[in-house]
Amino acid sequence: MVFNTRVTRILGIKYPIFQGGMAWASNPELVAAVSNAGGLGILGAGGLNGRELSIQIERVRQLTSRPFGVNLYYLNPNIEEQKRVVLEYAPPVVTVGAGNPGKDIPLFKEKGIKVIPVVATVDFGRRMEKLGADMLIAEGYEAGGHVGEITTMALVPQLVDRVSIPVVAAGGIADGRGFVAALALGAEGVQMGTRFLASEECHIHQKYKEAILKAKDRSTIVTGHPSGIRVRVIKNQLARKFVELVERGASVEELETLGMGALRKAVLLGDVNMGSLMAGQISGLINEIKPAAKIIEEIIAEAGEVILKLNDTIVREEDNG
Ligand code: TUI
Repeated sequence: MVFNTRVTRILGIKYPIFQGGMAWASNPELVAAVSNAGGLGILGAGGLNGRELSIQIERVRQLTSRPFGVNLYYLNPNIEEQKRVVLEYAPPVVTVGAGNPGKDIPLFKEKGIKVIPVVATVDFGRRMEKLGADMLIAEGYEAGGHVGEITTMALVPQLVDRVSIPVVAAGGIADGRGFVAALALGAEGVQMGTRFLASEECHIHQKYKEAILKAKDRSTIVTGHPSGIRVRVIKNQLARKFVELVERGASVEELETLGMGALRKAVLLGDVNMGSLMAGQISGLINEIKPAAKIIEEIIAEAGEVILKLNDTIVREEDNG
């Protein structure tokens, strides 16, 4: 089965499936496995200094000759040096989260880098299109990590109707059904984070992966100050502490100090009590750790079956009994 969209054509990839660039979690082996399987693997620059990022980019290049990306998180303290490394090493794609890459877009494009901002609202997506973005990732409230307020189901069709560049749907997608649903909403690709955390190539701590496998539909919660950064995580002791502090009227600073380093604790140490187990609402659907290539192959195969089923048994021109 072939899924040919503007996303696959612009990026020169086989399947319109991105692996979200996750801070501390998108290691070069995972990125290369996804790209080698025909999707787009994306390094997460968050947490890395410039030198570490350049080493990781070089490592990806050793492992794959296919297109890949780097995700820049604009609230990162190292963002300036990360941007310099991206401009120097010119990966095929850069995705940009949590901020306005406005004046940087032409700099990336001059180097032949495709620029794909992650957006959580229609207005911001429109601004990014005007500034020259090549496509957009529309990330809904179901997603793990730093989230906006609008669900993927509501955001994607509203954004698609208001921009002319391609839109990739993110948040709440982990299988072929979600992939087809995203295409039905007008997206031309999907990005998945949580599904790839539970992959063989992802190097996060085994206990973090097990927390995703154990999770059910109600296992995640959005934590943080109502007017600060809000992050979806799997409920644990740290998440409960956040809720308690917010109820007691803690400041944005107090909460961000508590949160700082907590993701690293989850990824490297497997601290499932006081680590930040960022994961999306779709965690409950994920019950098995698989190789990244198998995740992609199964989604494409399932998507084909879903479309056939829709055509054969549900959607009819007329009902002949
Ligand atoms: O970036 C993400 N998700 C993330 S980053 C991350 S690392 C982290 N570590 C500690 C604390 C917090 C985060 C974990 N998950 N997704 C992309 C994303 N971008 N989500 C939301 C946005 C966003 C938010 C505001 C994009 C633009 C924006 O405002 C721009 C503007 O000017 O309106």
